[in-house]
Amino acid sequence: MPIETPEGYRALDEASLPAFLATLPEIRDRLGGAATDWRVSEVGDGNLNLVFIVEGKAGDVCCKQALPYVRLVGDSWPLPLERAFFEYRATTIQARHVAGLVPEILHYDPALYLIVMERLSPHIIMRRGMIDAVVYPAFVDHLVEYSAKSLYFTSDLALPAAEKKPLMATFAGNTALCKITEDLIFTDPYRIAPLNRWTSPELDEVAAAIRSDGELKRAVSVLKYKFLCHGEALLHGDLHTGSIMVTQTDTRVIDPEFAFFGPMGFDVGKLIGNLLLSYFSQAGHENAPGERDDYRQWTLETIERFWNGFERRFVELWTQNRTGDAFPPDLFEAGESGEAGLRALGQAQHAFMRGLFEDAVGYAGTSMIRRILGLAHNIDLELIEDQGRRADCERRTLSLAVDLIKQAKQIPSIEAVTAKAETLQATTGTVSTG
Ligand code: SR1
Ligand code: MG
Repeated sequence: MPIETPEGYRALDEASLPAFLATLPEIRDRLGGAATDWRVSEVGDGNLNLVFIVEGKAGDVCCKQALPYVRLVGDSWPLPLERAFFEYRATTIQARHVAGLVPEILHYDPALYLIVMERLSPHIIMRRGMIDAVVYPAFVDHLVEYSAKSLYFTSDLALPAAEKKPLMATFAGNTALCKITEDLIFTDPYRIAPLNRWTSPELDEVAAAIRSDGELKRAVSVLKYKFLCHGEALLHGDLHTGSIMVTQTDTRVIDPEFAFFGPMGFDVGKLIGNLLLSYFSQAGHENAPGERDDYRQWTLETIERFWNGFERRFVELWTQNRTGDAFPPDLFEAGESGEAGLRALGQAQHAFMRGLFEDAVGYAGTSMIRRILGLAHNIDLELIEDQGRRADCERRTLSLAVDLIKQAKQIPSIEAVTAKAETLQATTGTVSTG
């Protein structure tokens, strides 16, 4: 049975897209020339949607259209088209705070569930660049700014509750995409699930050990609980290196279709987890052991600079923009409490950032495990053809991930996280998870 779609919706293709775009005066002018001369190619390599690049005589655009099902799996897994609306809304909100770090939206069509946006060129998906060991000097400062501002300014620290709650209500409708995360990240890798897969037989034992690790499953369930009910800020919801397009000087965060109000540590941790996954995958791509030592070093420094920069910037934004209903300025400064009030603010900020760090460390671990034992894998590891070498990289990744989830409260700093990664990378022989 074909999936039913709302009236007015049809999945576009390379032949039908130009006629639609020609009805939009601004887009038509931007492309220039006759619609029949526009070159269209479908370039989507993600798990869910269609993505087209359209090139005209005068310029180009990128079009992203939701399909009524999960592209990775096919029409046996229907998925609401509304995710295009959530992506459009999230990008528009983020653009208020981090305009140069997200793509410019040119048009949204609510009937076709289609976003027309600027085409990012010569940008590439960061994950692909990292597989080729390309250093991105501007990335870390840009991601610090993106994460600190997009999270701070949509939280109760910046927004009065009367503004934040209606926004939360809008994004509360993104249940289907949240459910993908709830199942694929926090549940399936820890049980026998039909869509799970891993490098077998090499990882059979470690997958079974993870499925039977009660302490680990309890810690993951706490993280899932927070994901379900801690609506702290508007999250990107899928902030990994496949959702970031880069050049040497420019960085854009794309694809916030999983956006919803959730725990801030999820965005921060997902990014850190994906950088760690790239770190461990490098051994599978080098021609000789040690060839990519410098790149590994850059990756770990990037992780440290990202967290430390994020923490500093978030606290700075908090100190300078106390416009929300949480931690009211009256209780934390001047007046009767004077110096003590300001000290109390510093203490509150310190405790808050510690909690966010612990969340991020745990979520980093869950993001790594799901890419090795769950349905959707990352090409960082998938492109390693030699199964034995891939399994070695994956074992190290899993070992750190389990440790991060179980030990999050005991890990003192981001430098302790990167030190653990370095130690594991240097370990010879079989790496265990425990
Ligand atoms: C079925 S969708 C699988 C994954 O693709 C996206 O990148 C998200 O990470 C999602 O979990
Ligand atoms: Mg995506």
